[in-house]
Amino acid sequence: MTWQLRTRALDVDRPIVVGVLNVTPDSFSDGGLHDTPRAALSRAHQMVAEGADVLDVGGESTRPQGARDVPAAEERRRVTPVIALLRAALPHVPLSVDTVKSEVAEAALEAGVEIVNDVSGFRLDRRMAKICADARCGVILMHSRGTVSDMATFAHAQYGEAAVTDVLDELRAQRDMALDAGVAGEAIVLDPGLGFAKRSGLSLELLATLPRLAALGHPVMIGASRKRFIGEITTVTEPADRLHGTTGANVAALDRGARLFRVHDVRAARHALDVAWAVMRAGMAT
Ligand code: HH2
Repeated sequence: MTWQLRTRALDVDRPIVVGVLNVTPDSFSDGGLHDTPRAALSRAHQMVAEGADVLDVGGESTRPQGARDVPAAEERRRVTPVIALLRAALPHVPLSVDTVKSEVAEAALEAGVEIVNDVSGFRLDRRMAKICADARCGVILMHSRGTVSDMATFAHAQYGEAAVTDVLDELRAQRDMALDAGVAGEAIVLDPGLGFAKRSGLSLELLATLPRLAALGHPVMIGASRKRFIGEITTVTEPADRLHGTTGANVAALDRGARLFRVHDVRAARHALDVAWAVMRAGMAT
């Protein structure tokens, strides 16, 4: 399977590691670490050297402890210089922008991103679908509920008897809306949105049932990296110390059909996923 991006196609019949580059002062695990263009560039070089296939640049946090709405102009100011710098320094690496705002997506596309990663799955800004359709860029549609300031909380975490089915139905509706707006099916990646309006039990169920999501016919991405459900299982309170738990989630997800992995710790993900993939392929050959 290939994923159609703005100027190229990416082979997703192997694990794709997407390195997180948060140029925010307040992200839940790495806020303030890479929020100058120089620091971001140096981190980007490091992630590519460690095996990242794609870099995802974000200028607005959705962290559970009171994420603040960032005005579009401020978010644009944070991400566009970094994207332009990365485009020039690492032209072979596809870049993605993590935003729910069409104004930011437009500026990021102009600065050189190949992919728009919308954690609201095009729910929060109706112009988003048209802008992505016109740009013919890759899109990541993630499941969530609520607004940026409460989507990572439990404010909207009430589901019916079949919660996984509810999530899949909602995500399918967002996908259909993107298709109706003219986004190509081959440009779409779907993400269950682990931890977004979901208690840990539901995040685990979604991981366990990933083949149902993959059956919608698009490559599947997961963002388990350092998240709360991993902290709960491992009793690790510090997000940056949740690496080994993250590895467990990634490998389990790979085995269930996920092919794209949004991570903070690139080297560990690259090694673990490549080894797990080699085992899976050896199994297919016999
Ligand atoms: N998770 C976060 C942000 N963006 N995008 C996708 N597609 N999937 C995810 O699971 C996902 C995402 C939250 O993590 P992070 O960027 O590290 O934190 P913050 O939102 O605080 O910046």
